[in-house]
Amino acid sequence: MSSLHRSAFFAAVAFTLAAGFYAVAQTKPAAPTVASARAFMNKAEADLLKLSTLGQRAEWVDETYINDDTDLLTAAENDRLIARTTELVDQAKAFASLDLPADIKRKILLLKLSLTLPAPHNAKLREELTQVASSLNASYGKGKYCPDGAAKPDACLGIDDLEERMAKSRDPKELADMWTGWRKVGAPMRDRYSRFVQLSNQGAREIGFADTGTLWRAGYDMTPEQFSAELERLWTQVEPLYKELHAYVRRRLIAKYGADAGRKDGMIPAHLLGNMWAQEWGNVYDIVAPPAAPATYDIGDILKERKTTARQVVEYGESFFRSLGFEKLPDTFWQRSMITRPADREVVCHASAWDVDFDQDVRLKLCIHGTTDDFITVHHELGHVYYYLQYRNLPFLFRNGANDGFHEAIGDSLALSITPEYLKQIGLIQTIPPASADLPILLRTALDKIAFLPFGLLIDKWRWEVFSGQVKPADYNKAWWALREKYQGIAPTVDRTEADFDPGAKYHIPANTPYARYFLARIYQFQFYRAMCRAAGYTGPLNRCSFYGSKAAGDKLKAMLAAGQSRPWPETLKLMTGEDRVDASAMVEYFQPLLTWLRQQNAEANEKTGWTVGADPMKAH
Ligand code: X8Z
Ligand code: ZN
Repeated sequence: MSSLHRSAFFAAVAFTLAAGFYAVAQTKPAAPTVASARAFMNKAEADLLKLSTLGQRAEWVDETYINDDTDLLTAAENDRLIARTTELVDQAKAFASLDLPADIKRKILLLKLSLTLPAPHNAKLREELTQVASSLNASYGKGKYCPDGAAKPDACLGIDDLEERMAKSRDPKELADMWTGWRKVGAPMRDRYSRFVQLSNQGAREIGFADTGTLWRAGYDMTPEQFSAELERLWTQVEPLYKELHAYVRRRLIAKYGADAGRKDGMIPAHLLGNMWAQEWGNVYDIVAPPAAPATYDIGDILKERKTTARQVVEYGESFFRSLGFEKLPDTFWQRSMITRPADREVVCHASAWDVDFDQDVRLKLCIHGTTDDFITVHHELGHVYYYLQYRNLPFLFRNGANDGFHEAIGDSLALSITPEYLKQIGLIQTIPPASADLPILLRTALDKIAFLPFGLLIDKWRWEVFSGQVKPADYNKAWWALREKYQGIAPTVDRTEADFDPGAKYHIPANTPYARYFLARIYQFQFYRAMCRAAGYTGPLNRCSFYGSKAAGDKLKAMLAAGQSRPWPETLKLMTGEDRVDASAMVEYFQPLLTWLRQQNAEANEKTGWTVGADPMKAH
């Protein structure tokens, strides 16, 4: 079949759709063939690459220089990209009855799943949606809490400042102030968010999904129902660990804060865990450390003592990847990344990694303050960057993580190798703590890794309920706190009402970033880590392994990253780990010594695990 024939076919399809579907077609399209499907896909990928790159550039400028113009330019680029993607999804249906080669079939599926923000065909409604999306993201980015009131704007704190202070403050009053103050950014988003949900759902329905949440859950090489069941299975595997940790931490917080921490129902007040969302608790390690624990190190304190620059923090991450055999980051990475908060403009500080041209123009955007969390986050973000670089030669639609949980797990699986031995090797500490520090160090890690699990699960449980219509706008906040209570055993610091919109104070809600990926990543990262430890020839207890410097581990990782999204993820997982299921056994193995210890501690203190779910989840006391 000649190429001329193929292009004539596409012109006809494009015309019929543009004119309002087949009924008004003036030329009858040629019957679809495998060759025309391939040509269609080639053109689709070329168009999407071009539009996506323009979209990324607009969005980069927007998020590093937020104002009304950059918001609108981003909305306009997203509008173009979504419109074209929607059109391609419609056109691809013409090939549904063909017996297509596996790669084209997979690309058609990925095309259909590619929109995190599906939007209506109607141009006016789509434009409204992309503008609401931009404005929600900008509202979060510009968010500030001004402790002394608006009179002193210099005293206003961005989320990066607040996170740093919440990590260190041990004054419950100050913590409660910051907690309440930051949540004021959420309230004004409520109406825009409900409109956002409505319009995005319409878009999802128009491309064949029940709602946007169902579209998100369809992205895992299984049905949305199977995916929900998988998450439940995983949660059942790890819930006992969380319950033990929760009970232990609760007791130690009560010992520290007294009545400020103690509640009859056994829940923990949300502001006392060293993190704005109580999602990771590692920053309160000093409060909950075993009484006889030897002094260990605080990476953030060391970095500050040494006056480590933001660039050097990123270089630590880069050199870990290089030790595994990965390439140097391109010069443009250093020239174009934003790694500290600029003084003169509004930016989105929430950390992100960018694949601007889906080739070598990779960047980071974050506001480094040199804390322990920053050190870990840099490894996390570079995981995204090295994924981008590794799959850049694949066809456009395969340039993605095996699934989004893989993307989130790569850097974290390296960060698990930040052991005392590793820190000594790179000269950040001089002496390795004694063996009696093993368990305390494991507790420190659990405070971040295990505490996160219920949080990672509930964010999208909330959003799926919102998108499906099970939760109505009038109950947004109540449903949010009901899940916080049920899964995390966390209670609000002060009474909440439906005048508040606390989901809006968590980045991924206004930014519309799906969140189940982070829950999955918490589990995958231990599978990846165990596989790389084995590849490195390590045979000791899992929690003491560092595969730093292992080319064998690096080769395994590279192979997985280079496969991108070209195959169903279980195949890619198998390539890496020999396992074809997501499974928490590596995580459980890693924390086994700690679980035994926590059970003992809770039993000795007569501490019952769990909490009582109340009638009104928005009530503080
Ligand atoms: O958003 C992130 C990354 C960017 S992909 C910094 N994370 C989640 C969060 O901060 O809520 C990493 C852990 C969970
Ligand atoms: Zn990430």
